[in-house]
Amino acid sequence: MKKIVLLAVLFLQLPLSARNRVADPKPCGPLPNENQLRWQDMEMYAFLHYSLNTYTDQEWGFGNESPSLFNPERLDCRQWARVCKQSGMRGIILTAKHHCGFCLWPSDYTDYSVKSSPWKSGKGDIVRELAEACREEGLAFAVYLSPWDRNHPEYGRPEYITYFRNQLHELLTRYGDIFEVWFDGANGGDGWYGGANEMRRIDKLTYYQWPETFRQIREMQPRIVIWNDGSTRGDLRWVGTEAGNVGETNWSLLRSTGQVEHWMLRIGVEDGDLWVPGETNTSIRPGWFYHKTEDGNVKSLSKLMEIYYSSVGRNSTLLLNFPITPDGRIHPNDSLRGLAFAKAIRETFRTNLAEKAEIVATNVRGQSKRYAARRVVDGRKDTYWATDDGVTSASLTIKFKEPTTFNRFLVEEYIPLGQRVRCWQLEALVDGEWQPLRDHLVKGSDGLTTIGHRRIICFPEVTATQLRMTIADSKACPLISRLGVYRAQEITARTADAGEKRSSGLHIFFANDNTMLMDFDEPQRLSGFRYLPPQDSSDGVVTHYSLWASNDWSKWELLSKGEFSNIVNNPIWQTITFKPTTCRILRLQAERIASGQLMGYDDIELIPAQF
Ligand code: FUL
Repeated sequence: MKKIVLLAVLFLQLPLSARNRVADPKPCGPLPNENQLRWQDMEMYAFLHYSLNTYTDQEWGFGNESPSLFNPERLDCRQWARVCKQSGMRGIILTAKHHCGFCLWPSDYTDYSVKSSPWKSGKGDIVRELAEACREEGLAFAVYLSPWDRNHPEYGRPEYITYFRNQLHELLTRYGDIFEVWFDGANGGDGWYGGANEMRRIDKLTYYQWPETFRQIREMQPRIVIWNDGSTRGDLRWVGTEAGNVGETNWSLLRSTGQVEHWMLRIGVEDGDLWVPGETNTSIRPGWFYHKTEDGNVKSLSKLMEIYYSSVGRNSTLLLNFPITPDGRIHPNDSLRGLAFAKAIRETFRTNLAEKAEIVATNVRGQSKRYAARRVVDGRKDTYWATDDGVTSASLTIKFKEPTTFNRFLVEEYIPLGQRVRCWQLEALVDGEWQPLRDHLVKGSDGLTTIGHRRIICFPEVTATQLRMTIADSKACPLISRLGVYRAQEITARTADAGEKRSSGLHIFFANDNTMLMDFDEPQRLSGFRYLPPQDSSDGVVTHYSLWASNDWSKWELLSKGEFSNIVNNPIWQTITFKPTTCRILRLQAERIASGQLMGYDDIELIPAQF
């Protein structure tokens, strides 16, 4: 009897949670390592393409271009870092060496580098300046080192592998923490090769002896992730295109054996046995390197948002390239677009409409609070809603207090325990009827497939009382750590989509019938403004204008006032110039419109003042 009493007392003393403790879900399939998890949380980081190509207007240098061309007058790595930071990037990957072989750091193993250039009389080191600027801005730093080297005499022979590893050693031991290393897969064959000027073919799979190189890299930088185009298996994979999207289905898995096929880069391999997530790389302009002719072809805000949804919103990260200009800076057209991009993302995801709603699950693991439906909106990455083992289809219903309008849905799996969900649906209760919501960025597909680190679904605005996410199939019990419902400001045809047609056009944050407001986040020093009227009709064509600048939304300075002569008959670009002015907000007022009620435009551009 005594014993029983004693046991009962002991039992009562155990905390409630321990008595009811439900077993944690078991891992499912291959898992990400800590480096891959840290990398995935970076979400967006910048690529900077800069080399001798910048001075020869090429995308690929041949390897015989003279280092004397390299003489930027206003090179400022801090400007690069600031622009990237303000564009929402968490790190920067620099082309320390592109295919032409020219090194942006003074390598001990070649003279084909900044040390043979007039810039800083050969005493400069761009890798160092940028690594320091990144540290100052709290950005991570990484390097691109092209395996293909069209300058090196030994390229194609075993000696080159020693050279390549020596260069890696310099980059990975001299400049602090490096978060990623990027080995482009391009190998066009012909090159200068120390004057041989010939075609050299290598076997991408064997020539570089990647396993040993990877081992050395990990020894020098234990927290690094290694990118690869699929020739071999690194920690991250290319997504098979440079257009800025990954497959709608996107498993973070590959098979450890056999060739990595193109489709595998696009969508991963559902039953893969290696965790190799996709990184989506694209440039803010058509080219990777700077070309003046592309100044008007910076991707529009709506294009950038589509890229965001098709990369970060599809279980990938976004590596967005900003080219460096010949004078050593990021061009203002690119930086302004970058700022607008970061601002649009911030604004879109500011208010999660699910937070105040009731969330009901069809199954909760062990009926435990630890795995309750509300975990998806508790703001924590390490908690999640889970079902019982064996329950691989279940739903979450979000019940709003009142009819709610939204157009974006965001969901995240708890990936430290594996990627699980194979197939799911989204429905909204509108006027008492359930309506399916389809992803507008995916053509011709009804069902939704993978989720992974983050999936974002875009659909036209809907006003509903409830929203239901139904997981139809999952590899094991689903673990959902975050869910969000948002109302994004649609970028309308009258604003950025008009620019989209021309793949240009700055974002306008607010425009009423006859006023266009451009809010820059950071003060801009400008000396001009350009306006391209609507091209297909005289409706909305501004014939008389006034242009105003402000820094605080209350005091406005008139910069210019006048008419756009002959604009109806000849609707070409109109340029307004004014005395150099620093401002945060620019206001274009349509004093008269040719016809119609609303002012319109097809594109606008800002002209930065020369410093
Ligand atoms: C490509 C390279 O050939 C381009 O020049 C650029 O560096 C891009 C990121 O990868 O395949």
